[in-house]
This record gives sequence, structure tokens and C-alpha cells, in this order.
Amino acid sequence: MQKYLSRLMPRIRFLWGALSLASAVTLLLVACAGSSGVSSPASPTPSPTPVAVVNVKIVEKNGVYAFEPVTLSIKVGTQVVWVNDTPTTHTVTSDTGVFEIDNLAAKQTFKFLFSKPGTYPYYCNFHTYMTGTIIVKS
Ligand SMILES: [Cu+2]
Repeated sequence: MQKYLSRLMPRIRFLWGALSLASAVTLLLVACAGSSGVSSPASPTPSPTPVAVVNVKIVEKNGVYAFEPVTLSIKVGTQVVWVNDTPTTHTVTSDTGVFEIDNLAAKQTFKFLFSKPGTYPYYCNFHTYMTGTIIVKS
């Protein structure tokens, strides 16, 4: 019996090794399939490099807030950077839902790259008299 077992052990070890290898390969395949799956948000489309960067400042004059400039004309592919130069939190909210930042705190910036021509009116949700327009030309 002892002899029989000692002859069998290497075979069992070999089988065990082969089995673990097989399950490892299976796990790897499953992991790979998972990462390349249709529903996977792993690789977002890279954002294009802006052709230009233009600032819109949020300013305060005598307790009245405003976007400066109120109307901005840019070329397609331009990135607009809103800079909050007030001590108050604002929003930059597109009238048509194209872009939005809910809480732009003091000294913070919000960037948006305009890739389609059009007229984009926007406002601040906290001070609705604050309005602005971005005009994007091709
Ligand atoms: Cu505001």
C-alpha cells in the first residue's frame, strides 16, 4: 500500500498542478473578458486638445455679480475657463443642459471645450440675474 501510494503521489501532484494552472487561465480569461466587456466604462474617450483657451471671470461690483465678458465669441475647439473671482459660490448652468457646474467655490475654475458651433446662453442658479452667452463659430 505504502509503495502504491508513493508511486501515485507524483501523479496526483502533477494533476493538481495542471488543475490549478487551468483554473488560473480560466480566471485570467474571465478577467480579460470582463475588462473588454460592452458595459465597461474603463476607457473614456480622450478629450481633444483645445485650439485656444479663453477665460470668463465671475466678478463682483458693488454687491452685484456678473460674468465678464457677458458675451464671448470663440472658435470651435476653444476651451472656456470660468474663474470665480468672488468670495461667493456660483453655478455655471447652460440654459440647454450642454454644460453645468453646480458649486463653483471662490477661486475655483470650471472648464468646458466647445466642439460644436452655436449660441450657448447660461446663467448662475444662485443669482439668476447673472447671465452670459458663449457664441461658437466654425
Ligand atoms: Cu452666482
